[in-house]
Order: sequence, then C-alpha cells, then structure tokens
Amino acid sequence: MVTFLPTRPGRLADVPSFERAIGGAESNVACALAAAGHRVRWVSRVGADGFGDHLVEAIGRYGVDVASVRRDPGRPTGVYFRTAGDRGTDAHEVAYYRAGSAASAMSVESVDLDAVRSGRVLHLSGITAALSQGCLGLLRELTARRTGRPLVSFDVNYRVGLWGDGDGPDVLLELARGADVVFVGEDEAEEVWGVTGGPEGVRAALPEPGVLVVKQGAVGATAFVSAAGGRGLVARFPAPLRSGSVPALQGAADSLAQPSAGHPTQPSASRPTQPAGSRAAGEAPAPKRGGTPSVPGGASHLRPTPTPRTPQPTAFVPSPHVHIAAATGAGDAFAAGFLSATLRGLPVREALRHGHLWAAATLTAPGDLAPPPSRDHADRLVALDDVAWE
Ligand code: KDG
Repeated sequence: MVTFLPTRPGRLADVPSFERAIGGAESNVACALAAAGHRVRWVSRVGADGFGDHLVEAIGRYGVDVASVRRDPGRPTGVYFRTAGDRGTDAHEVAYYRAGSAASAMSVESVDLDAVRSGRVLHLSGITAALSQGCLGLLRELTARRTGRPLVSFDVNYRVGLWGDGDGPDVLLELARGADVVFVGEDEAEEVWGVTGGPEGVRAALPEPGVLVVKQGAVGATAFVSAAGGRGLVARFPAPLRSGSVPALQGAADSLAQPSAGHPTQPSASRPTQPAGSRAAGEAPAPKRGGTPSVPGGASHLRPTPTPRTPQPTAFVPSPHVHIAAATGAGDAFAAGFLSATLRGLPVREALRHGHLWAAATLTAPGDLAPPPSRDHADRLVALDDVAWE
C-alpha cells in the first residue's frame, strides 16, 4: 500500500498536506529483511498505475524480489492516509482507500502459489484476510497444515477498521492456529479475543503454534517455544545458520532460565556459557517445572512434555526505551527482526532482542518502515545485555 504521512500533527480534517511513503504489513517485513541481507520475495498485486509503479520500484530498491507482483489494469493500488498525535502518540486516525484495490483481488487462483511457497519462511498478516473473500481463501489455503509447506509466520495485525463487527476474531484465531510462528500484542489479544491473563493467558488460548511471541509494548516481549516448535525450527534452520551469534552472550541466551508464573525471565550474563553451535536454530529447552531437570541442548534431547496447567514462557526480554516518532509499522519491524535472528539460527532470547531493536528503528522514524540497524550493529547492541534492556 501507498501510505500518506501527515506533514504535521492533528486531525485528518485539519492536516493540509501529506507525504507519500510505502506501507503495508507484509511489504514492511519484506523490506526490513531484505535491508538486513536476507533473500526475500514479496508476492502481491498492485494497480497498473503510478502508485503501483512507485511501490514496485521502492520495494525493489530495498532488495526485495518483486518479480511475482502482478499488475492489475482494472483496479487501483490501495492507499491509506494517517494522522499523527502531538508526540507520535498512537491517537491517530486512519483512512483507508483500498476497497476494490488490486491487492483485494488476490486469491488462490490469482497468485503464483509456487512462488509463495518457495521460501523457507512464509510471512502472512491478518490484515490481508480482511480484504476480501478471495484473500481470506488464500490465507486459509496457505495456513492449512500440510507436509512440505514453508514455515508459516503469522502476525495477527487486528485492524478493527477493516473487520468492523464482522467475524474477524474467529477468522484470526483460525489462521493463527494454522501457523508455526505467531506474533500478537498482549493488548491486541484482549481486543480481538477478549483474552486476559498476560502472555500466559494468550498462550493458553493459542497453544497450537510452535512459537508464540506476545508483544507487550513498552514492557517487553515474551516467547513460548514448544518442543514441537523447536524441532520444526531446527529442521528448517539447521545449525550452520548460527553464524554471527555473539559468543559472550551465548550462554545467557541459550540458558533460558525458568521463570516462575508471572515473573518473566530476565537475561543474565552470569549463566554458564555453552559453545556456539551446541544448540541449533531457535531451539529452546522445554520449560522446567516443579524441579524437573532442564533438558540439555540438542534437538535429539527435546522430549514432548505434558502441557502445563499454566503455560510457562521460554523467554522474556524487556523493551528498550525509545522516544516514539510513530508507532505504526513497529510490529512489522519486530516480526522481521525476530525472523531474521531465527533464520540466522540465533537463540530465541536473541531473536526477541533483535525484534526489539528493529522495532526501535521504526518507532523512532515517522514512516511505517525504517531500515533496521546493520547486522553487525544489531549484534553489538544485542550484546550490550542487561544495560540496554532494563
Ligand atoms: O503494520 C503497519 C501497517 O498497518 C501499515 O503499514 C498499513 O498494512 C497496513 C494496514 O492495513 O493497516
């Protein structure tokens, strides 16, 4: 989508001019990952109009493969306008002009499914499901559990303006249950599903995804990784992808300390270190409960454990404090940072830290999208450990 950013704070009715930029949840994720050096393809539809040209060119400049983006001569490119609160606050208005857009015509029949499924990770957003029955059918097809599919990442991205009083909550729950990695805000889960009880409450409502990341705004982010989820990640992202991890942090990041209910684990640099490579790709030990010895690293040691009465987080990482210029797009940046670290085989705690860093880059910029810190820079910031994270 083309995004129009206000040139000054205020009501939509009062802002005299807007600046053109690019937005759209999936393309934001794609651009951030490409900027960080990952090979990324964006599959979408835009109009055969100037805005469509702009999106294809601008997203392509980030290094995203746009060869599978179809141009639709009969439908316009979707656009949206948003306003800004006085100090980048979330109190903004959003005006969508996307009904009947080219993207809303996506469906199982109209996109190249082989292109969609060709990567190791397929990232989807709940926004797309709200655009049309065809888009919803496409997301249902892509989240259907079947062998050989890529790892499916799903950001719930509840947009009440798109769903109205419709069946958004049921649909988003169904789609999230079909995904392998799910991103959802704690407040979002309450808004869309009425889920309370913090991250554990969200996990209890959504036990299926192997990896569940609950974003808690300025507080932090909590990840739950099930044994099955860990195995799935290991199978897809084998150990060699661990390159680039920070040895000094490895022990702290790999030794996922066991929190007691309601007390998220804090990172600690004093934990015993493990040699880099001893645990593969995003894998995390099963949470220790009631004196159960922790499971040593290595995929073959992961054993399924009975579902705990109160789900225990695998890792919690507090948010760094930043001055927010605009919050829109920060969730996409978080997802991209988490996925980037996961693709590199970094442990889940580091993945959360990368998510926070990438989100910080977007939070401090006015647009929906900001290039993430370079890989080296991000690794150095992540290695600052507790100082930067509390
Ligand atoms: O997550 C950011 C997106 O919400 C924004 O870029 C626009 O995709 C968008 C939407 O539909 O709200």
